[in-house]
Amino acid sequence: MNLLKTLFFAASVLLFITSCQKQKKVIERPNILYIMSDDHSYQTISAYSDKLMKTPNIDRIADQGILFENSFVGNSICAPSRATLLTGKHTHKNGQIDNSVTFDSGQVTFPRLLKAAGYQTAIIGKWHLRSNPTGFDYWNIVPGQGQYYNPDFIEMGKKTRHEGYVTDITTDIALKWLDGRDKNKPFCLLLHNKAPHRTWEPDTLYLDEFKDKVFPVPENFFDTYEGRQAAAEQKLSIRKKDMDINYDLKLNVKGRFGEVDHTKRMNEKQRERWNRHYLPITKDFLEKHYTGDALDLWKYQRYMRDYCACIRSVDKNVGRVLDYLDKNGLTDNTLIVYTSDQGFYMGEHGWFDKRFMYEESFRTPLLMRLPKGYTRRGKVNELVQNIDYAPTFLDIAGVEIPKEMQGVSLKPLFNKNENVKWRDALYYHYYEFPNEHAVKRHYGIRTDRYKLIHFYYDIDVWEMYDLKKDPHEMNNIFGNTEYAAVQKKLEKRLQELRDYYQDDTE
Ligand code: SGN
Ligand code: CA
Repeated sequence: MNLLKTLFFAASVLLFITSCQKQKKVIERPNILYIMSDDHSYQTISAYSDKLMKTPNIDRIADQGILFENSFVGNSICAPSRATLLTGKHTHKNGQIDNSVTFDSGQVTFPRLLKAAGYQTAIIGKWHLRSNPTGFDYWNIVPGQGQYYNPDFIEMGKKTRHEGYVTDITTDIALKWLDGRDKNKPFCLLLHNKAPHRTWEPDTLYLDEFKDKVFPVPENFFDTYEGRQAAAEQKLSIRKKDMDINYDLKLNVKGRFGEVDHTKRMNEKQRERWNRHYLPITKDFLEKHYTGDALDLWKYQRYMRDYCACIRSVDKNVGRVLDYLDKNGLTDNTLIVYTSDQGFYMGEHGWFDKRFMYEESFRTPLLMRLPKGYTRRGKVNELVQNIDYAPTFLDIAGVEIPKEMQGVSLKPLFNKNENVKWRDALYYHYYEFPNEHAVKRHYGIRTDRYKLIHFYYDIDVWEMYDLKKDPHEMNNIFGNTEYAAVQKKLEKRLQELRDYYQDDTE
C-alpha cells in the first residue's frame, strides 16, 4: 500500500513538473512582424476607444494579446521616431533629431544584429531616413513621404510604379515576401504604412465610408491656450489657415497653395470616383457660406472623415496579414506588433499634426500579440517608450542587447504574475523648430501623474500639468505654490533623466 502511495506521489510530482515545463516553454527565436503606420492616433483604434471608429482587425491583436495603455515616443515626429525604433536610442544619441537629417546608416541597429544572428530581415513601405536601408535582406520602400495613388516603390534601389492604393500595395508586397522567404529561418518584417499621413487621401473605394458620420467634437476644440505660449504660437490649427480647404480638405477651389490637383497620379476610374465624392461636397460648401465656429466645425468633420477612411484601409490590410499568419501556421511563433511612429491630434486643442509633448502626440498606440508561451493578456500599464522596441526584439530572439541601447526590453512584461520593477518616468525631446508647424523646441519628463516641460530656443517657458486633475492639459500649474514640492521633485528628476540619457542639448 505504502509503495503504491509513494509511486502515485512520484507520478503526480512528475506530471506537475512536466505540465509546468510545458506551460513555461516559450518559442525560441520567434518571428517578428512589426506593423507601423504613419501618424495613426490611438483615438482611432477601437481597442483603445470606439468613440470615433471601429478597427476590428487591429483590435484582433490586442484581443489575443496585450494593449499598452501608457506607450510613448521620445520625439514625436517621423524620421526621429524611426531612427529610435532601429537604434533603441533617443534622438540626440542616434543623431536623427529632426526630419531634415540624413540617418547615419553605419550605426548599430536591431535589424542588423538579427540578420547577423540568422534572421531574415525586410523593410517594406515608408522609410523616410534618406540614406538607403542597411541590415535588411530585402527592402522595398516608398520615396520620401510616398504617394497614395499608383505609388512608386524603390525595390533594393530600383524604382517601379505600382497600380493601386498604397496601403493595399504595401501589404501585397509584404505578403509576397513572406511567401517567398526561406522557411527554415525566422523572419523579422517591418511593414510600414504611408497612411494615414497628411493629406489623408483615402482609397477611392472607401471615400463614402464616413460620409454622413458626425464625429464628437473634443471638449477643448476651441482652446484659447491661456498660460501656454508655445501652444498659442503653433501653426497646426484646424481653426486657422494652417488647415487648408483645398490642399487638406480637397475642395475644388483655390486655396492657400493655389488649386492643388490631388488626382494627378490617378487612373480614370479612381478620378471618376474621386470627383463623384468631392464635387458635391464642394458644391454644398459653396452654397452654405460657413463662417466662424460653424466653419471650424465643418473643417473638423471634413478632416475626420478622410482621416478615418484612410484607417479603414489600414485596418483591412492588417486583417489580410493576420489571416495570412493564421493560414500558414505562423500565429503561434510570431510576435505581432502594431504601432504608429507617433500619435496625432484629432481636433484636441483645435489641432491636427503632432510634435508636442502633450498627451495626444507624445503617446502612440502599441498592441502586441505574443508568441506562444508568454502568458500576459489585456491591458499593460507600465510606462513604455519607442526606445524599448529594439532591446525587446533582440531579447526575445535571444540576441544580446548592446550596452549603448538606451531602452529596456519589454520581455519581463510579457508574463502575468511577474513582479517587475519598472521605470517611474519618461524623457522627451523635440527639436524641429523653426519649421512648418512652428512647434517650439522642448524637452520634458512625464511620470504616471505629472508632466514638466521646458520650451526653449526663442522662448524660455516652463509648463507643468497634473494629469489626474487635468487630463487635457489646459491648466499650466508651473510656479503654482500648491504644487511647489511636486515641481521641485520633477525638476530634480528631469535633470537626472538628462544625465542618465546623456542629453546636454538645449
Ligand atoms: C509634411 C507635412 C506636415 C508634417 C510633416 C512631418 N506637410 O511636411 O504636415 O508635419 O510632413 O510629418 S505636407 O504638406 O507635406 O503634408 S512626418 O510624419 O513625416 O514627420
Ligand atoms: Ca509620422
